[in-house]
Amino acid sequence: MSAGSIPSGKVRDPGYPTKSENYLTNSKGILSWMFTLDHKRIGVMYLVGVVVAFAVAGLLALLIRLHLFQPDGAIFKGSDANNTYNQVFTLHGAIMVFLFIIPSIPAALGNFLVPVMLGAKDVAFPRLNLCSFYLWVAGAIFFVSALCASGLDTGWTFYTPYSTSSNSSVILATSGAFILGFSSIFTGLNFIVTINTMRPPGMSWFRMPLFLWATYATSIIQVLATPVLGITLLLLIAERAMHIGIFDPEFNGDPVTFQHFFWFYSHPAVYIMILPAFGIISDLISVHSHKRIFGYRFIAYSSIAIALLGFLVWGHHMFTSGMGPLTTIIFSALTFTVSVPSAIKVFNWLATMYKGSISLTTPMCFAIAFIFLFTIGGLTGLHLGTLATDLHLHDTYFVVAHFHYVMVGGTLVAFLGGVFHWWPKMFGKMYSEWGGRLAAVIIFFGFNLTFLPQFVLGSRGMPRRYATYDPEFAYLHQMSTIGSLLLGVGLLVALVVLIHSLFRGKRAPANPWGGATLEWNCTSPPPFYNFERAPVVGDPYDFTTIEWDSENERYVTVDPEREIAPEEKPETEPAHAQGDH
Ligand code: HEM
Ligand SMILES: [Cu+2]
Repeated sequence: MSAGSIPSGKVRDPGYPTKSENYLTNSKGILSWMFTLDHKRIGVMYLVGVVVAFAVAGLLALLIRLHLFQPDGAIFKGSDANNTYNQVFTLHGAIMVFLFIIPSIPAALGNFLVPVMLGAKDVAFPRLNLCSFYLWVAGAIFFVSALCASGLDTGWTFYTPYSTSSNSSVILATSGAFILGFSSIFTGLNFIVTINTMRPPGMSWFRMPLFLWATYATSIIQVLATPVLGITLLLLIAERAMHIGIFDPEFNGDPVTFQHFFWFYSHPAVYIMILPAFGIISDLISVHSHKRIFGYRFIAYSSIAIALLGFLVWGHHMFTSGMGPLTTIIFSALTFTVSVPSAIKVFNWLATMYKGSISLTTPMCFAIAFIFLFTIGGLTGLHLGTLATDLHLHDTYFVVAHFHYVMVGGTLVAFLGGVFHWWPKMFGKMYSEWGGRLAAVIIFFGFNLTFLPQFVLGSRGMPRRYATYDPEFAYLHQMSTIGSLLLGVGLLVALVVLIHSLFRGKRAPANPWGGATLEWNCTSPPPFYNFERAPVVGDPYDFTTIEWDSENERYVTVDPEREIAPEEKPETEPAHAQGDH
């Protein structure tokens, strides 16, 4: 890769889309969005939806943290204070899991990216795709109505027997989660068929971008595991409504059976949440290190291994449920095996960065933060997968810190990295690089200040889901609360930087970062038809033909052999790519 001006006759650059081509402006009016079958528009609608869901659940999280600033509770007062607290953390968790994190990367970014990464015009089933979006909206409406009715106080896990007797809106909320399950299944189904049947000539499985491998593995779990959650919630609704005697001992049911059913889905579900993040990080690390990914096949296989092994470990959530010693040993051993394919990924990302020419762009800042935070999240999972330590740490703040390191430090940070990476492609605008990096730094420190103290709280015995606590824990909780405010500021800065770019950002070139996957071969934003003809499929991690064109401040693909026909020459309008080179 060399810098400097390139003879224009040898570059391949699609230039800029016209207004009538641009997928954002080719058809006008709200109805053109509401009834769109364009995967890109559906992706954007999901992006707006999950960001709103995150904002709501994020505000609930801040309420939790502010309340815990004082040992006897700073926010919720009076006789109903504890019940209000139960409602707030339950809705925080349930909205974050079902409405934000599960659809965040697959449905928002995946919907936009999968067809363009394949050089295809759309997903296999565009109508099913739009239907999955409206199922998400319907699920959200059920959750909002539960919130407005008598709330929800069972914890996001809906454990019986409390959830069969609680006065809160369990049936509304579980119906919402049931509907959301179908949105997730349809998304997964669409991606499996699209990746199986719509790869362009020359794109064999091992020439696919790793984001597609991760999306494929995630889709397998979405299709196989989500129906288990569906039937579990239906049985819970039946137990509440008709006392059929399956989960509630009062009706000869068994609450531990509920836990098995629930976690048989919810543990694989954590891989629906983290696998797509792995896919983003593999692409970001390679592109922003301008170096071929290390151990492509190992990373691809490890995604599938995680998806399959993830079905065998759900029992580690139930070590204190009275399970027999042999069962706990088997689940503990299997839990350790899952850490191997995850560790392979972390090792390969670091090996990719080693001797790479790293551009410390905003997406790369998030990718590096991800590796640090996810590693802490992953390693603390081993403490909880070990029977001896889990008996002490179960249901304490150590567990809360662990899954937030994986879900926030991992998935949310990767989601942000992906949004900043593909934002120029999605909206055709560059954002302020220093603003983006600033957001990444504040988020990194705010996050660690929020959740690191919680590991200490948990190891010293602070139980989760308590609205008040022993004063000895006060200074750790106060650090955590201050951290969550800082984290909130960082997230706000990220939002402002992105929205500002829509109004004031410079026009984005087709390939602002020097990526070699197909989405960088179409214009920014893409035309509604994505590609006029099937694009030339190359090696997704071969950067030898990608050159920095300093004259126009953009990356271009240089075809060493072929002369470019005059009509393929791009518009010579100057590119506006930012970032350090
Ligand atoms: C962004 C900042 C966030 C903060 C400050 C935060 C804070 C918290 C706190 C303090 C609790 C514990 C409440 C308790 O046990 O008493 C909690 C619970 C939880 N959080 Fe978060 N959280 C955040 C983001 C997320 C995200 C992105 C997810 C996505 C999966 C998530 C999922 C959960 C879940 C599932 C629970 C358990 C709720 C329950 O016990 O039923 N949180 N959160
Ligand atoms: Cu688990």
